[in-house]
Amino acid sequence: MGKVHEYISEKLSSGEKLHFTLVDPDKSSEPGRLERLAEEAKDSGTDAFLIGGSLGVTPEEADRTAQILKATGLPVIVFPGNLNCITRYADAIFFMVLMNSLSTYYLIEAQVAAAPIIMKYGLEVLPAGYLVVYGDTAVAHVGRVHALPRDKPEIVLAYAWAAEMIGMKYFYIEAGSGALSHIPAEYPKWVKEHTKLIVIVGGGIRSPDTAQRLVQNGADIIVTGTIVEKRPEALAEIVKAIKRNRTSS
Ligand code: 1GP
Repeated sequence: MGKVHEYISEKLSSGEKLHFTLVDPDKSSEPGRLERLAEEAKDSGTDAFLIGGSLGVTPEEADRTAQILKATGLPVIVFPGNLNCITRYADAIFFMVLMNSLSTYYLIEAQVAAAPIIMKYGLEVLPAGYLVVYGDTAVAHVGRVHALPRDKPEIVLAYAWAAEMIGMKYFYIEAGSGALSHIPAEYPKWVKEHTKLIVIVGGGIRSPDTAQRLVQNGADIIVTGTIVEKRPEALAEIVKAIKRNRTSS
């Protein structure tokens, strides 16, 4: 695999846990705001940027966002809500399957439509199983998600095993951007203990304690989006809490 996967794997194998900052290009049009946000996130110690949004992202916004984020020197990864989020200015793309979608579009059609574009742009591909746990967020609605019952880690693990058997390298467990509650902490724990997948957790993470608990329970990478838009000053403490949790390599 390519440079971004290497960057992530090397950090993880040295025992470090990672933080990614999600930027929604649709919410970053005010002049100068994105540049400030990018610098604040970098100064807080974030390891990479994700670009994505479920609705309303234009290709021009995705291009502009990627160019601004790239100027920080950190990797920029497309986290596609749809084809319009794919930009040639990113370094890599999470090539995701929304595994608990009821729509064939999110299971295979979007990927088939995206593949030739990704080839043209030469983006590095990071294959990821993507599981949206709750049903009441934008991503769940748009992605026609079949929500999971509460507190059933064995179902999450079944999806993770399926992702691993298919050949995915990453497994992204998502509450949904702006979710009222983050995912239960046992979910990453089960996946980490029983697979070799790189475990990403996002959605509704707003405090250092929550981020720390999820990392202590097996999350390799924590993603936050809303916090940097609403309270950028809180980000540094979240990243610090994540970085405190080194595992022995
Ligand atoms: C990325 O959806 C997350 O998976 C971001 O969620 O906006 O709630 O931090 P927040």
